[in-house]
Amino acid sequence: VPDNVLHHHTHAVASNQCCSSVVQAIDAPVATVWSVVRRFDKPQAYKHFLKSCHVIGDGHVGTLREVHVVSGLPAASSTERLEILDDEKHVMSFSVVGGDHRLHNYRSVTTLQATAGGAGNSGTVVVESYVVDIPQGNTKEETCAFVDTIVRCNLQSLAQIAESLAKNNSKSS
Ligand code: A8S
Repeated sequence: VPDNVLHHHTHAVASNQCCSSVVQAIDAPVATVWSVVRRFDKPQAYKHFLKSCHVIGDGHVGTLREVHVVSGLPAASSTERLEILDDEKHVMSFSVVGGDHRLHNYRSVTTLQATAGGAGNSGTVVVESYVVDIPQGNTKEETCAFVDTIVRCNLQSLAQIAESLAKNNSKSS
């Protein structure tokens, strides 16, 4: 991973916080993956723990969204602010600014990079890193395990969606 990408994944981490990252290879071009990731207004397209999203703003940095979470999780809703949306460098970042859940001060950064994919096709490597406060009564390890699981699920789902979009795109061209 090049330096210009690494700096996005270098977080200041306080002693009451934890930080981790998840990497996902996707067999689809960066443009296809980015078309899904860049939709700050539609995170439920690939985040299956979310059931709805309402946006306040025009889609630029500072736009807020309120997402509602499916039942069975220790959360109901989350209010999130768009921090970075770079269509050239393929970097997106949001922070959690409120809501009814235990992940206070959550902030994540997602970067995409082109690689050689399967069968000579162009592929993408997605890196998603985050920092979050460790909730009262939990350890650092428990917090990272919980968040890593959510992020890994999201990125696996992103891979499936982007790979199926890429297949359909190559059929029609
Ligand atoms: C994301 C990442 C995470 C989302 C978490 C970690 C969350 O939406 C869910 C459960 C919670 O307990 C916290 O990229 C919160 O969305 C699924 C509501 C923030």
